[in-house]
Amino acid sequence: MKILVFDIGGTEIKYALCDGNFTLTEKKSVPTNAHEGGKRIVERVVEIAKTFDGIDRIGISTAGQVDSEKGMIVYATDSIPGYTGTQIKSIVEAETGIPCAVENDVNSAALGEAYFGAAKGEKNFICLTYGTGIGGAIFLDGKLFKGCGCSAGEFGHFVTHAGGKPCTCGGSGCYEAYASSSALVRAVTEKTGRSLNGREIFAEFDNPEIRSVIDGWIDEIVVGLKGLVYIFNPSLIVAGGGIMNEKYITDEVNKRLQTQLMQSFRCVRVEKALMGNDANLLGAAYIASNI
Ligand code: BMX
Ligand code: ZN
Repeated sequence: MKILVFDIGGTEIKYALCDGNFTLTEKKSVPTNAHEGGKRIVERVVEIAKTFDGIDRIGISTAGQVDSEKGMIVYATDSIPGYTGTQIKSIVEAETGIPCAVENDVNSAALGEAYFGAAKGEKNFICLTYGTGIGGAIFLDGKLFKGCGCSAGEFGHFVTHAGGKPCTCGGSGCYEAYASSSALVRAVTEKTGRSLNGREIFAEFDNPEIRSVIDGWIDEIVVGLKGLVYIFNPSLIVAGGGIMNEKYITDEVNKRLQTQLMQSFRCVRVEKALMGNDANLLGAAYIASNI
């Protein structure tokens, strides 16, 4: 089976081909240009799909809350304006004639990690990705827990600072406004006046000014995870997003959680997602292969 898979994030649309053995090839990416709106994003996906021949299925992992039965965006924050209500599956199927499956990006990542990565064989875990926003997924008894509005696990928007910074969801004080990788980038700019990306920030790890921002940002990650640990009492939390390649982050998060959590919750370990960006694509391929 030949599956074309997409991962639509706030910053980039990644895509690749996936075969029946879940091997990804021809990985590419284009900017999301989120400001152009949801309709344009789906048009771009269709344009890309039309450049491939012999595709059996299309699998799409996307930011936003997804009704995967209907393949539509139930709600998206302003990180992708005008995306709410976009009927991705029906548009893609009508335009390409290829069966299509759609799932939230972090739900896809959790499936990718559960079947191929850090959570292989685990029946219960939670997964978070730290990127433009913070996405989340709840994997219970070997299945994704979706909630009544197909939206469970939007951990980026649970409030860690009452009355705090504004968020793209329209609320304020949300976890992702403090602990996403974009929040780290913003905090470094506020402190130093310099505009550095995640990789550049960690390249200056020994600069005390930068280091204090990183350490404060890790405290923000821990605050949110503590809340989730007290709700789920999980043994495993999978943490994804490119920034998690910095081992210092997961080491510190584990260390701080072990000292701050009540004893009965310390069985938790936080592990870096093993499949990296591939997890979303593989999860999308997995659901597409099961249509
Ligand atoms: C936001 C929200 C989530 C998404 C998460 C991570 C939208 C458009 N996005 O909280 O659905 O899972 O960001 O997405 O509503 P990313 O943009 O960081 O990849
Ligand atoms: Zn929010």
